[in-house]
Amino acid sequence: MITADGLGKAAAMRRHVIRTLTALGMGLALTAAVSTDRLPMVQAAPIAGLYDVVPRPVSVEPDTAHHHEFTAGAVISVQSGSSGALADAQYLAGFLRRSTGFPLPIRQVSSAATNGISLLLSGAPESVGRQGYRLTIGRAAVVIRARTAAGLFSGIQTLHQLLPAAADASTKQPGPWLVPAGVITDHPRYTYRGAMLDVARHFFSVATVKHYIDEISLYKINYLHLHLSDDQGWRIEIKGWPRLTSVGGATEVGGGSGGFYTQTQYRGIVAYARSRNITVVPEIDMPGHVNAALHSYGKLTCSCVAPPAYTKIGSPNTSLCVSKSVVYDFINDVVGQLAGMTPGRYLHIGGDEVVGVSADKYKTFVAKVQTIVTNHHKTMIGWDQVAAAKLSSGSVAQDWDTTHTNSRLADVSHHGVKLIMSPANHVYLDQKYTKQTKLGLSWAGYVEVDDAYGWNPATYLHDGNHSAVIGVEAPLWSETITTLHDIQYLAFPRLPAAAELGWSPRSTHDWTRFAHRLGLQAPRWTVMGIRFYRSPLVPWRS
Ligand code: TNX
Repeated sequence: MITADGLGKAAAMRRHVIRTLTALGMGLALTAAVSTDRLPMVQAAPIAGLYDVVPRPVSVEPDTAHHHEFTAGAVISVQSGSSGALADAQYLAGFLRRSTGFPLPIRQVSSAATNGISLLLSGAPESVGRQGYRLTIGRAAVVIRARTAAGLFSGIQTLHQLLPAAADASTKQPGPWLVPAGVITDHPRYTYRGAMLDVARHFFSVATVKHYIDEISLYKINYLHLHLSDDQGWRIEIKGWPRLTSVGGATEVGGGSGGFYTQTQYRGIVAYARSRNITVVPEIDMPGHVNAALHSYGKLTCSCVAPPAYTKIGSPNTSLCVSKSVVYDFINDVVGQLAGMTPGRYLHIGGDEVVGVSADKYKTFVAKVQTIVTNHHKTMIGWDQVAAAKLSSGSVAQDWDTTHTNSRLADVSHHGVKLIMSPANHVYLDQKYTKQTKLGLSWAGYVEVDDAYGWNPATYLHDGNHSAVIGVEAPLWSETITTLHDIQYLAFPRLPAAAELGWSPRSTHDWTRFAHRLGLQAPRWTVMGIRFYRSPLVPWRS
């Protein structure tokens, strides 16, 4: 089968590699693959095709006559004078040293080495922009060129996926470490490619969050939105408001003991995410979805009476008393401290599903909070309901609507407000895949992986301003999940689908080809310990 995605070329290359390996006497049991052009046929394939990458790169030019083999003497050469590029090199060396057992020394250079892997901040074409890269894989050398350290990291993650799945093992593996030769030139469709994790309904440890960061960064996700507070729990230490965590942090859905991040732990998550080219976006949901804070401090309510803890799924529909000045002191403290710990530009204020606050008061509240966020030098994001208020140019509304006809949102998108697209019936990772799925909710319908892939972020919102869309985000709400494996099961394979919508050019979107490339991810997920949903729609490679 010859397709624009190069399956035919990949098959040809695979035959070439098989011949090469046979000639090298490597004795791999690949005979089944020789007899057919169809992919995938080989269990534990020794080499990927250059197209076997998610998200699909912009331009792929395979050199089917060659491949590259990493060997024990390989050196990582990195642009001198850039701490970001050095951090990228350390990430690459980190996983490769573990699985290959090679020393992989890192050397600072100013031009490409003739062997090993070079990471350079020069010579990339202008078209790759600030987040893209060019990856050139030759017989003797691999070179990644980009204009920023972020671009280099994206190139590294492409190379990562072209390595055998065993490269992700936590112990030394035998190899061989082969990658296909050719040139990939790549840049994202959107600057914002997000994943959201709700740590409020159930709390997740720092270690779990770091695992998730590792997993999403493989798909070039560059924002992690942390939903840090909700009715059922408050998860971030705020100085001067100790009961938020001692009381509000001690609950969760189902009555468990919850948990929270100290400011030091939060900074640790931010730094770890940064080492994976991911910027954290903290969210404090307000003025609704805030029962844990009200339960901690009765003075934040109009009656001054703290409501009981809420540990069910759903909402008690309580809210901050938007006419009280202490509420704005509280918000200023929370926003100020979060802004101080968050190097990224965005701060999310929720704003969804508010009950018992009049429309006018809600609009005034959002405008005031927007000013507080701006005073702390951050850009405000809110769920799509904030579009009812007077938003500043550059503020961001996150569309989670299951319809295409949110006219208020469409309207503000023509007046400077930016959009992040998260339609619940496509990319809410907490929705069940099918009726049989045990974990998840289903209020937005069942969301199979082809639903997650089958929509266009640019045109989803009818009458919206397409150029206002800054990207795509896949939210994972946690009412029904409690462990890393639960997170993985709901996120994989839908998260990579959302990531491809955010990165790859619209012209490359094709479900059949995507499903093929997705199926090739399975061996890597297995090695990484990712427990994923084996959708029957995907031709999984064992
Ligand atoms: C809607 S989307 C919510 C969340 C729930 C989620 C469950 C949005 C802004 N609010 O509070 O957790 O549905 O799917």
